[in-house]
Amino acid sequence: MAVEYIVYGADHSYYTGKVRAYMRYKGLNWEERTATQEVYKSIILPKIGAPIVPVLETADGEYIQDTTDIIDFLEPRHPAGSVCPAGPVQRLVALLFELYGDEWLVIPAMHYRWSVIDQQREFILKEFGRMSNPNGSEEEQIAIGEKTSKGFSRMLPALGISEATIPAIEAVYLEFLDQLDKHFEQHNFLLGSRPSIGDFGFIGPLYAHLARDPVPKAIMQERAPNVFAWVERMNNPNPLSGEFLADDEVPETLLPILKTQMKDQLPDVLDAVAKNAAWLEANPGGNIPRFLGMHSFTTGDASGERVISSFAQWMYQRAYIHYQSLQGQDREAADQFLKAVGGYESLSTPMPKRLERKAGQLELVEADS
Ligand SMILES: N[C@@H](CCC(=O)N[C@@H](CS)C(=O)NCC(=O)O)C(=O)O
Repeated sequence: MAVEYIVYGADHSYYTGKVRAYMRYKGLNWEERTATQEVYKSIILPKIGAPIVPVLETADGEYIQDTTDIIDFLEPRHPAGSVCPAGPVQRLVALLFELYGDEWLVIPAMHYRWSVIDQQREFILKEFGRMSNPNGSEEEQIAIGEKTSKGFSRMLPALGISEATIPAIEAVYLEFLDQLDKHFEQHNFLLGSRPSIGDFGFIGPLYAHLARDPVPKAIMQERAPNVFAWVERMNNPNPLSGEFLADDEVPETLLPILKTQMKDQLPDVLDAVAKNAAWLEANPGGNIPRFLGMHSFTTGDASGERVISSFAQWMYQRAYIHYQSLQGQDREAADQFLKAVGGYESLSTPMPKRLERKAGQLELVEADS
């Protein structure tokens, strides 16, 4: 093929937005192709084994799914403009924010797409329809959009989005927008003038859903113009430009966001870690199912029930392993930082089993030392 990489995905796809922004920042020789029904049938299902996007295809005929695996694969091949800060505290923050964007901001993103569907129905269904059948008529696209979007709209209860939690989900999101807006008043990206893996985690939800679907787009444009400008920067980057802040500095403006993450997301993730360990005790050597039942969770001042996502551990353990590897002054700096954002106890909680991904699945690789 003429290009070095192809990404199969869609404009309205959360995780495609993450990889797209990354490919552009790295200035790679690539192109994006829509994951049409035909692409699902002839490429994604046979190569990946599951109907999921985005998928990276290399010129050598390798296929990689999961944005984190894709970025891990590309970073060493294209080391210029590393998106992973070398500073120990900045790296910890970048990994935590990737976890937050990938696994927690999905709550407001899916809420603002599907709970308000009546106000943006045509737009959303057409997006889904256009992806499956780009050459179909508008009517055909809407009809197919109805069908292919159902699996996503049905996810709301599993994500903990209910009448009881919606007011808090909105309040927490609006507060997050305000906090991030203040941050981007002063900085181009989360940790300086270069985007990090944390920025790529955030752009998934903050572009595809929250800056593009008509209802949340209007909210972001009006309430958080600096966040909207960051979305545009992420999508039109100056390849390989910028630097992380000197001296491992983490701007004060990010602390309130991390505090919310530590308070709301970390208990959810730590419970998934415990449930995964219990499952593996009971099923030695097995592949953990994607979902392990439901558990209670908190967002802002509301509580509800949501699914226990075994995958969340795999994302979290990247930050955990990094933190646990730190020694001496680096460890002290990270400890002090975590104490300031209310995350010290969580990151100090032992992880009895670590997980490894295997073609769309998870499996145990080693016990914690
Ligand atoms: N963690 C994965 C998630 C990918 C993902 O969930 N993609 C969505 C579209 S944005 C999808 O295809 N979902 C179908 C499914 O989960 O069955 C990644 O980073 O790539």
